[in-house]
Amino acid sequence: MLIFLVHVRDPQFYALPAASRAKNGNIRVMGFPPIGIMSLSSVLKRAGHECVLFDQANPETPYPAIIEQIRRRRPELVGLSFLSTTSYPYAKILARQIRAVDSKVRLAFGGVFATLNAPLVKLQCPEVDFVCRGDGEQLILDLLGQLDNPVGVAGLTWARDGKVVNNPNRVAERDLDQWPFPDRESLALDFIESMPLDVPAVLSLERFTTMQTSRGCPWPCVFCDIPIFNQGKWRSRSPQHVVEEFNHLQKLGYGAVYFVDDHFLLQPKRIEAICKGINDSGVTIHWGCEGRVDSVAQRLFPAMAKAHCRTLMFGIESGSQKILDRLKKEQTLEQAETAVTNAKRAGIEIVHGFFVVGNPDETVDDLRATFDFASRLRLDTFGFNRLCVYRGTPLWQEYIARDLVDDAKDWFKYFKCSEIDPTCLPGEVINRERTAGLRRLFIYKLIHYPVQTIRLLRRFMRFMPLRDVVYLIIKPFVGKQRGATQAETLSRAVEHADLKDSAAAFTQVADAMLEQALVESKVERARIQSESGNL
Ligand code: B12
Ligand code: SF4
Repeated sequence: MLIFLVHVRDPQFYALPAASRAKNGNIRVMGFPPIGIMSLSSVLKRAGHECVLFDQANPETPYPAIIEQIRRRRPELVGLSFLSTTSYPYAKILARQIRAVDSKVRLAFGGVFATLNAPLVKLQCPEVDFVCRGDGEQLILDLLGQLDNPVGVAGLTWARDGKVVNNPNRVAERDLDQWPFPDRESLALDFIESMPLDVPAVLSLERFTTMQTSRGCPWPCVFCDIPIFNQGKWRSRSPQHVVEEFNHLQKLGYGAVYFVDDHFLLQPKRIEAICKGINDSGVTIHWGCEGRVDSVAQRLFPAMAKAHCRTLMFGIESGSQKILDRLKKEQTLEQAETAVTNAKRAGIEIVHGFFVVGNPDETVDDLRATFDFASRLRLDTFGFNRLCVYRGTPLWQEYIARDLVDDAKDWFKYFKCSEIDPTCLPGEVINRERTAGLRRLFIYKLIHYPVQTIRLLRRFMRFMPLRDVVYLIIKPFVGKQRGATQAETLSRAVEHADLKDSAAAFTQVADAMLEQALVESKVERARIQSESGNL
């Protein structure tokens, strides 16, 4: 069968340095590859199907080009994959446009947001035949065998006689080694290694990709839906399988990899075996990963550094123990301090801290404590995001109970907590404190960690125009007076409040308005592309 898979993104979150092409002719994009559809593609191809991939980060395949190919090639199934609340509106629009030109093609949605909201999505998007919940590898194979009567496809939400049917959950697959490596070569895109969040900075021009070595996380953080998406389980691939994939990527010319695991640092023995495998097989790819600060795998940081782990990202969240406890983070400030120190001592080049601001019950003193804590830690990079609440998280449930959200009306909306929760500080106070806090932080870093800071800036300067690096540093000092730089606009630009706010607003506007905004964003992107030539 012929299957099309499309990775839907919201325009605020990807980069298009269009003037630049890799040696192999591929367009180079700053961002993360669509590993979800790439994983499904290799499974489908192994089973003998034909699969065509599209990524909206590719300027050569905008909506009309995808729709034209559907009209011409008439696939049996078009799967739309998207990650989050912010990309749902775009998936909805694309589905509607596809349905308008082809009344017969089967349409399927998948990804975290679709999984957690499946019956509601099915009701709101009647043009979509199937909403696929959880892991997609076996599900899509099963579905292709039962397209006309998918009653036996576990994990599927669909409609029969006008009624939404929720087939039973699929049992989370533990044997992840059975799946082939993601099909990374079917998209004519080369991804450039940049910070995965917050800092719009290019790390290298190496051929970059992502890998998933484990799925899930069993902790109870109130703002996170990963435990629910993964049915509370953590599952992993064997070290041998992971090392084989590294070897495969090295042969394909990749120089940098980031693990999209939710908690890579969970199992020391496995990490040890992966590092040993990397060293034994002569793999030289640089890699990065995320994990909790309370991980017992910290003794392995030196082994990880030796196996070319260059980037380590920790969810530190807050410098106030009261807030950590409120978020049910189940970690202490001391643990954060120890983890960062251990990582730097072990020689990990870039240690990043994710922080959230605008939390429930947070005071100005708590906020200040967060920036002061981040200053003291030996972090190289940091991001301070406003806490948002997503359906499917314990915090969403709490907000329903407190009458702050209406599950029936608000399920597809993206809210900063401070917009709806009176126990959060007002947005202006948070932004003011964030600007002041970042200012203090930069000064502290320059005085106390000058070598570390200059080394990092030198790395950025190798790949970014000086102008953008300077702006990265002075941004907290100029506040909102300047718009986004080209690098920021081209990157996901999540730290830029205006762009982030517009992404949030788009989850709440009428579809017609959104379609108009899409037309305008296309013009804007063309303008940016015509100016860009710096990468
Ligand atoms: C990497 C990542 C990113 C990357 C983007 C990567 C990319 N390619 O675009 C970056 C850093 C840019 C990013 C940004 C954001 N992210 Co993010 N991200 C992730 C992360 C850690 C991993 C995603 C991933 O690569 N998974 C691996 C692949 C293999 O899995 P998958 O895509 O889910 O696909 C599988 C199944 O879902 C299914 N499937 C998927 N599609 C389809 C389609 C069909 C037809 C079928 C049958 C099956 C199927 O099959 C696949 C294989 O099993 C997830 C956490 C997570 N574990 O999912 C958060 C996560 C998705 N992100 C999240 C959020 C909130 C965001 C942001 C909004 C953050 C922000 N405020 O700025 C932005 C918005 C991005 C966007 N445009 O939607 C939330 C989403 C919550 C929600 N309900 O919306 C998550 C769940 C994190 C969390 N803990 O809450 N993110
Ligand atoms: S530790 Fe990280 S991935 Fe796990 S539940 Fe908390 S925020 Fe989510």
